[in-house]
Amino acid sequence: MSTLLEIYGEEAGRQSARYAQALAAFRAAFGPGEVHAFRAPGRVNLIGEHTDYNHGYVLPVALDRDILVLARRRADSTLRLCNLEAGYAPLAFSAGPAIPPATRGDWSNYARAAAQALARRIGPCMAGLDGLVAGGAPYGVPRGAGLSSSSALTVVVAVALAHLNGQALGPDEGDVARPAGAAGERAAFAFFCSQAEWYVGTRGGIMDHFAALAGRRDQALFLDCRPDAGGRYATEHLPLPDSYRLLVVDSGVHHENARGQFNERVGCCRAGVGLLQKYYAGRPGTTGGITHLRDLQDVPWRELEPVLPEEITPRELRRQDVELGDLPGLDDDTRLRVRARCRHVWSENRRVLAAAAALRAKDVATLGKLLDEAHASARDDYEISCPELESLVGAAHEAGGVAGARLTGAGWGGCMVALVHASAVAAFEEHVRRRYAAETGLACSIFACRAGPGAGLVDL
Ligand code: NG1
Repeated sequence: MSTLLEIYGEEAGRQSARYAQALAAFRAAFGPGEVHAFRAPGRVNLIGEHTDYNHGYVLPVALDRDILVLARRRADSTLRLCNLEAGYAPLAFSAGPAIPPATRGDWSNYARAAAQALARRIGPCMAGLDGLVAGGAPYGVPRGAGLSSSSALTVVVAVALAHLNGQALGPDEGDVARPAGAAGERAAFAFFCSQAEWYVGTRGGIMDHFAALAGRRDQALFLDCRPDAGGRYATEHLPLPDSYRLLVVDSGVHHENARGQFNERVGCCRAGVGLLQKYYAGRPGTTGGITHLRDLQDVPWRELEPVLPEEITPRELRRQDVELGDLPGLDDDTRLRVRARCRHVWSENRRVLAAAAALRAKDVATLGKLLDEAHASARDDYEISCPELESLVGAAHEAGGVAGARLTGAGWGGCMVALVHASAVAAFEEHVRRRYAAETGLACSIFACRAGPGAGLVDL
């Protein structure tokens, strides 16, 4: 259990008012009695986009912006949740191993995802909860902005349910990569939550849940998304550069079809794996099975490229005995740009390794250059940018004191992250706001990211 001071530092006073307001709302909705507070943060990804589901490397930062759930155990298996934010209707459903989903896009699906996964783990006597969700501005995680508000909600409901059913999550155990590292209960829980979120239809990876559970104040999380044979993940917490700020700029744009496009990108990577598996099968000198693009990370790109077609459809892949597996929303005639997508993943993994080295060496210039290169790859090879993000990144490059800037998160809208010298923050904000408004007619919102700790129980 952590205190507000441990979690929020000098912001603890303001947070205390937020918690008091949430507590009053909880009591108004569910009456007096025992109540517990849980939180899970959003994250901004510094570098390593669309690498996690390929068992690659990522470098996210947990935010000090979070979603709270104030909750009380129920005697039955029902979950009743209300939300302090307008536009999120109260919800109630019965938890069990097969919870029917609500309509697509309904916020309750993230709670259903967590409850179904927990019910499968805990069994038929899992208790439900009455809960109040507080995740709105100014302390919450902006919705649909590529800052993982959905994963924060999944994680916080899972943490609350686990705790109320006697399976409280232990404290952060330290980096697994370090000799003293423990088995990683939080890592296992992150994996569990990432699988739980597949309930909503996207086939994402472990990064968001890991960042939400294993973040630390003022540090980025370097994570190898490939578990070892014992299911352990190697992590390393790396201090963020002192004299620079991570500025998060929300374009305010969220593209509707992003979810379908997400699974299409996953499909391209799976196609690449299938084709490379066939190519390498039985070749002398090739050992071990290929299950993810990560397995080919050390092979020179020029060797991989000819095996990967520029475009191919799932129908054609099937004719070649390559199956893509379960990918909701992907149809047989979708043109998959396999070569460019795999090139992004292959090159992005290298950039993340180099970025972690640059952070260790406190080499901001190299880190910034890698962010710029990652943006170009995301734009050209993974094609997840959009005119609004291009406008933001263009504006960032015109401002002084910017080491690097890139889109962050899944893409197709959402946020840019920029590494800006502390002395240049005000001028950056002014320039980016003005230039973005002039170019797009839209207002962006900007905040400085402060890295916060991972999810858990809060001492009220
Ligand atoms: P966001 O940006 O929260 O939609 C998604 C995936 C991540 C990762 C990134 C791209 C989920 C829950 N999250 O994040 O796992 O693949 O895109 O790097 O699917």
